[in-house]
Amino acid sequence: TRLILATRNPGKITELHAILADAGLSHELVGADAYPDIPDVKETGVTFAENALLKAHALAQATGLPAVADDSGLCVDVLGGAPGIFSARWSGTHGDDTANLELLLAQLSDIAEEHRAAHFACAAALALPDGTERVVEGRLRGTLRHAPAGTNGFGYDPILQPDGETRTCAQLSPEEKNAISHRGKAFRALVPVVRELLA
Ligand code: ITT
Repeated sequence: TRLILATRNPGKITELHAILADAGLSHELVGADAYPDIPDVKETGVTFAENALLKAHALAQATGLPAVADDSGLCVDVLGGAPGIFSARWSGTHGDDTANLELLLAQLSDIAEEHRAAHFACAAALALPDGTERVVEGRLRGTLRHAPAGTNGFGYDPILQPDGETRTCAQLSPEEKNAISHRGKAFRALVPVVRELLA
């Protein structure tokens, strides 16, 4: 079966492909890039799961293929879960990782070590053209540093130090991060769902 993944990020396609292959599943994965005429959906949901489902349904309807979509972000305890679904545009400019991270660090500058708990969250949704849907979630818990460290990864990786680690996510190799990350966990949780719905 062909599966379409609602992202233009080749890293996500590679990661899901490896996870499905490890599980003995041989679905052909195509990125949304293969269908350039499909308009981007508005992420109007208020949770990661709602946004992932919105994206997956839109893509399944437009292509007639089973579609996988994910939505993710950083949730800071002391900020009541913010930036959350607004993580990619926290500073006002969508996708400006540096500005987003700098603003968050400034907002937390007076917050002491013991109150800097946060987690990355990822919801991964599978939607079929007939409207069937499933959504799963994964989290990576940690503490926010006062200054960025490391150059791997993207987004808030340089400031999140996973629980039990001495390094930030940006100091982990991609393999080390995938093994513990919110997205890795969500994608691995999707394996039995793919097995169930797309035997
Ligand atoms: P899509 O086109 O796939 O939607 P996006 O950047 O808008 O890409 P993501 O779901 O990839 O949406 O991530 C949302 C934001 O959350 C992202 O811009 C980062 O700021 C943050 N984020 C999510 N996962 C992260 C991770 O693994 N490491 C660091 N930051 C992450």
